[in-house]
Order: sequence, then C-alpha cells, then structure tokens
Amino acid sequence: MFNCDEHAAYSACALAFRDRLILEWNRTQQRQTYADSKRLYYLSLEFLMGRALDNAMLNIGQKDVAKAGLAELGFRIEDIIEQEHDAALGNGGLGRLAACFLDSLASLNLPAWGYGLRYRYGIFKQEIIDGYQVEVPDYWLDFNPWEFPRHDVTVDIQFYGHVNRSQGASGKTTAHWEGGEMVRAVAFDVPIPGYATTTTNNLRLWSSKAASGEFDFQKFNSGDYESSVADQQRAETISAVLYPNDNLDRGKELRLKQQYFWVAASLYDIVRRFKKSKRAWSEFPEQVAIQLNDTHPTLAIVELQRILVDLEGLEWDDAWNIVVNTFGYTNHTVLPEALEKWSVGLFQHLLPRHLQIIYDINLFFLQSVERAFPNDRELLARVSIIEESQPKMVRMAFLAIVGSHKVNGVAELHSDLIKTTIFKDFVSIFGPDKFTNVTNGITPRRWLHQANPRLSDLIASKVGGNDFLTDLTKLNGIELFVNDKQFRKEWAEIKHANKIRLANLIKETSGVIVNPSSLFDVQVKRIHEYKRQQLNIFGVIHRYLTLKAMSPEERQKQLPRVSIFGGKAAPGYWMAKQIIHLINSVGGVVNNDKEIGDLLKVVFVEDYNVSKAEIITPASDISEHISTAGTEASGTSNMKFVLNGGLIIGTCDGANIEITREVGENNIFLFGNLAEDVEDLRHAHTYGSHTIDPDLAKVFAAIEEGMFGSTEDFSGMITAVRDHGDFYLVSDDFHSYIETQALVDEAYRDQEEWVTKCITSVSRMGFFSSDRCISEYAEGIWNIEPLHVERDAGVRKGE
Ligand code: Z16
Repeated sequence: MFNCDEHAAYSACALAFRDRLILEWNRTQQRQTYADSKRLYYLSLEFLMGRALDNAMLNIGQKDVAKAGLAELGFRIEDIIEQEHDAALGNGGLGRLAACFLDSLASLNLPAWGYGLRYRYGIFKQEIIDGYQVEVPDYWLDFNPWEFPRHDVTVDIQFYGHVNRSQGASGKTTAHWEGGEMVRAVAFDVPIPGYATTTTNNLRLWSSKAASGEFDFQKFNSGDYESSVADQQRAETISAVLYPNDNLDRGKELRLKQQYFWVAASLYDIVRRFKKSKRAWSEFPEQVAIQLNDTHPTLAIVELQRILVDLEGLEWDDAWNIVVNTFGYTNHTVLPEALEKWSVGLFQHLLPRHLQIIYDINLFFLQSVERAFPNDRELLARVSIIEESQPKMVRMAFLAIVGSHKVNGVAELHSDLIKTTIFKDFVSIFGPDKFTNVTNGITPRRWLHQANPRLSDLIASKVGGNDFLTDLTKLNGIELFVNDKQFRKEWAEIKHANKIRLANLIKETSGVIVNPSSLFDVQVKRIHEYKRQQLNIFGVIHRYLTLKAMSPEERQKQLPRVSIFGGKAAPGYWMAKQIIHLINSVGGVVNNDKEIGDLLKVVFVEDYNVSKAEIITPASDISEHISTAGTEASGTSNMKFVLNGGLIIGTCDGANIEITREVGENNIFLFGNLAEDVEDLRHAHTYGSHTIDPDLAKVFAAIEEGMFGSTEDFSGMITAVRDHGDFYLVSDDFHSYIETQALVDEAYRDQEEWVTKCITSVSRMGFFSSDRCISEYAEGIWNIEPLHVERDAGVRKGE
C-alpha cells in the first residue's frame, strides 16, 4: 500500500478539478476571442483570493462527488480543504473586493480579465508572541496547482534611461525613450470559475525576472558573474513582496517600480490583443474597458497615451480621447495619508518619458480649466496634477480623475463625501455626471454557501433551491418563515453550531476556552486608529470594571460575552501594534479572573485571513463596525456578518448606512456622532476645552494603575485621546457606545426577538451581492455584456 496523507489527497483532488477548469477556461477564452466583444480589464495590485479548491468544487457543482470520494478513502473533506495555503495577495477590503468581483464577473458570464502581480510573498503571517505582533514571511508558492506559468507570454519592461526627440519628414517630432534597464514580465494565469456557469475567466499575474539582454550578456562574458547575479536578483525583487499597508501611502521607489512593471506588462498585453482584431484605434474604447482599482494603476493612463502617441503615431488629442473613454477609476478612501503622491524627482529618474507626458496632460488640463474659469489662479493650484510643494509631487488621484470617464466611490456616503471634499473642484470642472456611486458587494457563494453551508441549505429549502445564490434578492423569500417554529429552531441551532466551530478554533489557536452560549462580539479587520479597535477595548475594560464593582448576586444576572478581535497591523504602524498589545494584555487579566469566569472573555485570534474569516463570520452574534463617521469608505465585512445572521453595532459610516436602510433601523445598533459633525468636534478638541467622559477616565485610570501590566506601553493610546486632540473622536463616541452595548445585552436576552431580527435582516440583504454591484459597473461604466459559453454536454456534468 502506498501512503496517501492529507496533503497528497489535497493534491489529487485539486489536480482533478483543475483539469475540469482548464477545459472550460480554454473554451471560454476561445469563445471570447471569437466573439470579439468588449472586454473589461480589472487592474488591481491586490487580489485577496483565499483558498481555491472549495470554491472551485462548489462553483462547478462537484463538491458532493468529492466528499463521497474522499470519504471512501477515509478522509473528511474539511481536512483536505484545509491543506491549501491561502492566496493572500492583498491587505484587506480592497483586495478582497477584487476577489469577489472576479467571482461575480465569471458568474455573470462577463468577458473580463484580472491583472495583478504574482508576489512571492503575500501579506505576512501574524504571530502573537507575549502579546505582541510578530511578522513572519508568507511563502505560499511551494505547491500551487492553481497557477499556470506562461513562459511564452513575456514582456520586457523598461526603466530609467533618457528621452531623445527626432523630427520626421512631416516635421512632426517624436519622443524616444532610450537606455536604462529592462526587466522581464512573465505571465502566470489563474482560472476563475463562475458559479453554475461554463464561464471560466482569467486572472493574469505578472512575475519579474531578469531580461536576457545585452547588459547581462556582456557582463557575463567579461567575467562579471557576481554582478550579473545581482541584476537577476534586483529584477526578481520587483514582484517579491506585497506592501503590507492598508490605507496608507508609504511606498518607496520599489513600489513605483511594481506599479509601472505591472501596468506596462498588462497594457502591452491588452494592446497586443486589440491589434489582432485589426480595428481602427478609434474603436479601442468600444473593445476595451479598463478599471483602476484605486490609484495604484494610474500610470496605465500615461502608458496608454505614450503607446498611442510615441509608438503608434497618433495625434495627442485623438490619443487622449481614446484614453479617457477607456478608463474608469474607483476611489476607496478619503483619508489624506492614503492618497498616493510620488515625487517629481523619482519620476524623472525612473520614468522620464512618463513625467513629460504627465506634464503635458496637466498643461492641457489646466488650460481647459483656465478657459472655463478665467483668472482663478487658486483653483488652478488646487487642481493641478503637480503639487507645487518642496519637493514637487505628482498627485495620482487627480491624474486618475483627469484620465478617466467615470470616477466612483464605494458606498453612498463615501461617494457623496468625495464629491464635496477631496474632489469638489473636479465636480465643478467636469460636472457631476462624471462622479458616481457603486456600493460595494460581496459574493454570496464564498460568504454564505461556502462559509456557512448549513445556513445556505436551510435557506435553499425555503426559497426553492439554490437560485438565491445567483439572485440574492430571492433571500426575501425567507421572511415568510420568520414565525415558523421549526425554521427558527434550525436557524438558532446552526448559529450555535457555528459558534462551537469558532470556539474550537479559538481553543486551538489561543488556548482560551469560551462558552458558545455567550454572546459572541466580533471585530475582525485591519488594525487602524480610524477603525477604532481602541474604542472597543476601552469598552471591554469598562465592562470588566463594572463587573468587578458588582456584588456576586448582581454579577450572576449579567449576560456572558466573548469579545473576539482579529486583524493585522502594518509593520510600521506603532499605534496599531500598541492596540494589539493592549487587547492581549486585557485578555491575559480578564480571562484568568476567577470572579469573572464566563461573564467576560477577551480573545485575539492571530493571523486573521480569508480562511479564518470563513469560520469567524458565521459565528458572530454581534460584530463591530465602529469607525469614526466619514472615514470607512464602505466596509464589506459588515455585509458578510449580516448575511450570516449576525447583527451589527456600528456608526453611521460607509455601507452601514445602506445596510440600515435595507434591514431597517430596528435591526441594527447604531451609535455615535455623524460625519457632518466631525470637523466641529475636532476643532473643539484643539481650540476648546476637551473633557473626557468620566467612564472613559476610569478606564484610563485602570490602565495607568497598571491593571493590565506595562503602563508605559499603553500611554500613547491614552494621550492620543486625552492630550493630542483625539482625532478619531473616541471620547466623543464612548458614552453612546457603552449605552448601545447595553442595548445589545438587553436585546440578546430576548432570544425570540433576537432571532426574528436576524432572520429579517438576512432576508433583506439581497442588495449587497457583488453580482448587483458588478452589474452596475457593467452597465454604467464599462458598457459590457454577458457572453454565454456554449455548454458542451459532458464537460460539466461528468457523464
Ligand atoms: C483598502 O483595503 C481600502 C481602502 C484603501 O484606500 C486602501 C485599502 Cl488597502 C478599503 C476601505 O478602507 C474599505 O472601507 C472598503 O470597503 C474597501 O477598501 C473596498 O472598497
């Protein structure tokens, strides 16, 4: 007998289903090429895919077959699925959104490709050691059956060098970008199967390596072996590692190199494909839509203009028309520290021709502004793509706006805010129609069907099968059963089982034992001051102090709660790391307090990632989405939690507002100040007297007395609120947060009413499917249509 362990069973399973995908993938690509219809190219520096096997099996309808087959061999399918390493090529919401979009694009049979970077290291693995975050490299490529190296698809990408000009016979001057160095981009393709469809789209990730050019060759021949190896390594560095920042622009030269490398390779590929059709350049925007996921790929605008003008010889204005009609730009944040800027000097050094083109784009843009708004020099300075600072900077968001035909935000409030704050002047210049909203969504396949199979099956049994997974508005069918005893009983049982599953994960990973009958209160997301995990943990401390002050009799009457945290801090984000440390220190004290027992547990789940989210999300009773109003562009985990039958406590921010509109005010716990009041409150902190809520002051006192150990470690978090202007309004919202948490306890005591709220909420979540969201993009921005791939009997069904 040969030895087949779980990993071998995983490989066998993955390779078998992958063969299916390859067939449909080839057919889809052939069909799309043949039809020659307009395609979307989604450019994203991040694709936070998670695991692929379960998703592939579910999407092609083969999971039951796999389960039975594996059982015959003595394996549990869950154990096999767990063998796979997460594809973690993203930081958080932005990257996961891109992954949900790919699932919806394929499921809607839309001709679309994703383009990204094949990082050798994705987001780091987080270990918690003595309560502190430690980052460990995430090498994930040991065995990856889901990618196909395409050594036949390569593009050489140029960096540095200088610009020369030549004059043609017609007298026209042409710019030539010469010299510098070349790096080779190699394509790796990843199949993206749609759910219950034959469409399998392509995600193309670029990997960097040294271009075998004259440089290396000469060096090698002249015996300069060491330096030719160094060149090799320098080239490979470009796609080596994902920058681990979420909502922060801190890139150095390497980040700009990553951006240009990926953008230039993708555009070369797109243009090469277009040219095969032998159409006129003017038809380019009728064949190609390119969406910029944030400003990271903004150089694509400049690169396409360069290709058209320098290489293809088009007139500037004709080229620019094509460019603007091709691109759309999605903004994901209003936080000023996240808005990308690159110094002119760096551009000059790395991409000299692109800098010239940016200057020209800016010149023509400012001239048009000047014509429409004569003598408004301040306006010109405000909207200039070049910031006249020391050093001068290129404002990437402004370049993205000027070079796109549509700009969208990701939730209603956010889209309104960009129009009235950071991009206000551009609304006056281009008119309001250029700016639009597309509220984010999530794929119900992964975030309900896959993560919560029992709930998905229960719903299916009431709404006439699995059609709700492709038309999520059908969820409203379960509202009819909100008073059905058996349905409610099963509903509650499923939630409890999901909580047991999470309790097991918590025990395995942190050693803490939690009672699954407690209220599970979850906040999992990147650690960031604006997301206010500090508000949550201060609230936990307040709860602890309150419990401690009670008589044993009184304490008996309290509702047991588990506060569950998870999330990574950017390695250089000191305050975020302090927040993690405080959470763990509080856990260390509270969890070992015999007087408190099950009444309060505090858990930090280390290394929060997509796979852990699939276990955590279905297990929440309440989850926290408590950003300072106006700072969280949308949030998407809020949607996932409600879709899985958890309620949320949140501020009036991002998509929380639309969730409230859909589920009804009675089914959500909103608190805190509104976005429109933030400016005044901040002003008052700085110029008025800033009083701290007395309950919060007690929390600070407890920390400063050393109740949770090292006081100096946590002093930064306290002074930020008390002495440094409390920029995130923790003190302003603390009281209403505590009050609202008390309402949560009260509501949870009435389990009948609670279950009613949960079922009602789920039934009204149809709007938040990424299918709805993608359909809006397809119609309003991309102008693309579904293309059905003919079904070849036997390919899917396996007859
Ligand atoms: C990111 O994940 C987001 C914004 C951003 O500027 C950079 C990164 Cl890496 C997030 C937003 O914070 C979140 O509100 C939103 O839901 C998500 O992008 C997807 O739009």
